[in-house]
Amino acid sequence: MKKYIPSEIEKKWQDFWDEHESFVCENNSDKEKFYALVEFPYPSGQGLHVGHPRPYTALDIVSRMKRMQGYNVLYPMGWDAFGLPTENYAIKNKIHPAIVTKNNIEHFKRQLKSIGFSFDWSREINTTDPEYYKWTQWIFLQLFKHGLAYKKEMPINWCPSCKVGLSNEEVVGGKCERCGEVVVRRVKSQWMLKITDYADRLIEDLDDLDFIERVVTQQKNWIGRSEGASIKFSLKDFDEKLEVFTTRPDTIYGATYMVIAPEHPLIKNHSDKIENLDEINAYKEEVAKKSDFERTELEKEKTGVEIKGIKAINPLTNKEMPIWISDYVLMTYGTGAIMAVPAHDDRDYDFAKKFGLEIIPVIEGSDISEHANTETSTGKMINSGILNGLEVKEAIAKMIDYLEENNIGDRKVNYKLRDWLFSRQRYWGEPIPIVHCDKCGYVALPEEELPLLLPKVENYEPTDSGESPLATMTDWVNTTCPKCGGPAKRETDTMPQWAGSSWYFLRYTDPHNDKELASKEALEYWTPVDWYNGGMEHTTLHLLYSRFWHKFLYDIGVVPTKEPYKKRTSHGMILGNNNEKMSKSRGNVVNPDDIVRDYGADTLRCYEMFIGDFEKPVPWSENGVKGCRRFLERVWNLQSIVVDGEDYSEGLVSEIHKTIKKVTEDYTNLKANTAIAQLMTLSNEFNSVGKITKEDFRTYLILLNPVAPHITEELWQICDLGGILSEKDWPKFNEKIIIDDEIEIPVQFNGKVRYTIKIERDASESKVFEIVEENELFAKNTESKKVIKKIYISNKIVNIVVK
Ligand code: ANZ
Ligand code: ZN
Repeated sequence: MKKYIPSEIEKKWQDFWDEHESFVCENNSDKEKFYALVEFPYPSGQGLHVGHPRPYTALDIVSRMKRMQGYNVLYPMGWDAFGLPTENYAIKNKIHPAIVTKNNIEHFKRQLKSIGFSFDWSREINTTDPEYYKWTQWIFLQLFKHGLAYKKEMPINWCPSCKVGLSNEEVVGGKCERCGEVVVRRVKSQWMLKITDYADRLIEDLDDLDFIERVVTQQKNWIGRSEGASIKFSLKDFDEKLEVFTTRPDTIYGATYMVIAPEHPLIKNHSDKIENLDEINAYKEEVAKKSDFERTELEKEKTGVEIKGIKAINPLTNKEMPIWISDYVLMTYGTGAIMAVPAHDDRDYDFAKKFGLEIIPVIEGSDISEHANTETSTGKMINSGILNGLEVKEAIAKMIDYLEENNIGDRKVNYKLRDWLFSRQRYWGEPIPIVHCDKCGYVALPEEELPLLLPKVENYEPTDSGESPLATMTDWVNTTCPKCGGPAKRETDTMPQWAGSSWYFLRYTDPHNDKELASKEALEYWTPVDWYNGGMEHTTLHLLYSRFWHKFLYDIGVVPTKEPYKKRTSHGMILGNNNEKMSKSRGNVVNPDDIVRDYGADTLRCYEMFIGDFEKPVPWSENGVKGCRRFLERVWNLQSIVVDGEDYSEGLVSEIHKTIKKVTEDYTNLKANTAIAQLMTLSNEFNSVGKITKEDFRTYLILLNPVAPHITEELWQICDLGGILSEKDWPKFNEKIIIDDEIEIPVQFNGKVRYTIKIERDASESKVFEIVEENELFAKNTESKKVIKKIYISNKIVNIVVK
């Protein structure tokens, strides 16, 4: 028997699969389709780390199994290659980003190939390829033509270090998601996409999808739908209203003052009436320095200034209310103004306490001496005029009716979701196919002119002025207006990195189509994606954006389904061996190349799965890798006990059926770790029996193949099991044989049955007593007694004699 040397067999099988196009799938097939998708990587300069193969292996296992179960499987891979890190690297090293990208892709591809994933490489895509981004630009034009892309002057999140505007989703805790720099505000004219038009559908349609719970919850919270009312408060002595948004119109009798955001237009529009304008302006200046995140932190000490000279009137109590400005009210939510109900809202309470404002409880049973009573979703209304005695729910309904009847307010739904900031002042992105003409405004480029190529520039460093490097290319910028033929200028902002990934799963279905983004037939056959696995960090970014684009494409008749993905799962992160996140700066990054070189790709794949529960973060351990390698060596050695025979190996019928069942179900449920454990157990059983029939070995190798595709193909060949393993059918199990396998045994103490245990038929005596003694009733029945005798009648009964 030859030794197990992975480097001698893995490359061989990878080449075999390539040559035989083993995983290339057809668009025309009578088979049922299965579309498995993993998030395509950003080809960074660092190459893959061992976190990448975790999700790729999990769905590779599903894909390989599904093929053997007779499905036509699409499992594609590509490159999400526009974006900042490449551009920053290119600037630093003075290499064009296109060259950096090409090199990085080569590196990544070699790495992925060395792990033996069953990707259909004939469908490889690259978001920076003009043949690809032509269609990204085309989709943008459709959005523009349907009024869903618009330009707006607005304050944006600006990262002073990356010199780029960021979307809300890219700001984490007030800092740039990429570089950690504190984000500041800057006013710029920006392209925006109206994702808010889809807010309700993005929530409602989640109900029909098989997404894991935490993804559903995060998307719902992010969209943040709140039902309530807008209420117009009169201002004393002049004819203007101050409109607020509230989710609690029932508490209006407890509204004792108003607060507006420091940026609220009331201040500018009525500065002549304001007596303490200097004080107000000084406060505004202070606030401008803070991020939204800092402003709305609950814990922080409240600040604010009363606007002297303007008062509001409570429309229910007719009492005068002071108006304050404070940074805890944001201009970007609701109307930028609130009615403050200090008795039932924490922030209002703290504010009222600090500035000595009136606090009136309006819901029964509130002790508000220490803090606001915010547990008010139920209870009876008090101090509340027409609402007195009503339950909160009834009171909300009644107040909204009252407001509408009296023209004071309206039923209103508000969303936390903002429109998507879609322009970037950077070079390495898709050019936005729009020109600006002084006469015609923003004009779409004719579709025949796509792709609008990213021009070669001398210098792609960002500018502090906030313009993209494209702005300096006057030859390119100056053009003619497609509408009137007059002089016009091209848009010089580019698209964000999220553009290309918002529709890439569609392109895989028909990646070389130069007439459409994909043919109707291809989309009809392959979409929706049956199973999409990806990182939790993309839940409110890529996953939400791509659902939005897909819904839009559905609305304009380009795609046949209203949702892109049927099922979404997510993996836990792989941590360094010290339980910290792997990162270059911590020096704890494990490179899969090293594992493949020292242990083999099959060991890497096996360990990626065996490492722990797929959904949980887990630390990497070299010892764990070694354990998986030893397992594969034991599998390798099984070849020496293979005997001719198409029958089952002695005494293992039931164990084999049980294994088929468990492995099939576990792979389907992302539990490859316990499937592998079962396969380890079965290989031990073969060894203790001392032989294994060819038929059983076939079954065994097929079951292990999705995890360890190289060694299993090789053993199949060595043992002459007939043909090529990956072309065989997935084994089926017989439920009857398995059920018979587990039996229930009564346990007697001095002849009286005290409990029963479940064991496998024909379990060894020592195993039986082990289970008997594990039971807590064993301890109870032997307490302060001595066990005299233990009797086991095989598969029938246990009797314990105690004294
Ligand atoms: C009166 C009230 C009484 C409120 C009460 C709450 C509790 P969600 O659920 O997140 O939508 N609010 C409205 N606009 C705001 C803004 N621009 N900045 C800060 N806070 C704002 O929150 C809606 C509630 O948040 C609104 O309902 C309003 O306070 C506040 F017992 O109005 B409420
Ligand atoms: Zn024009």
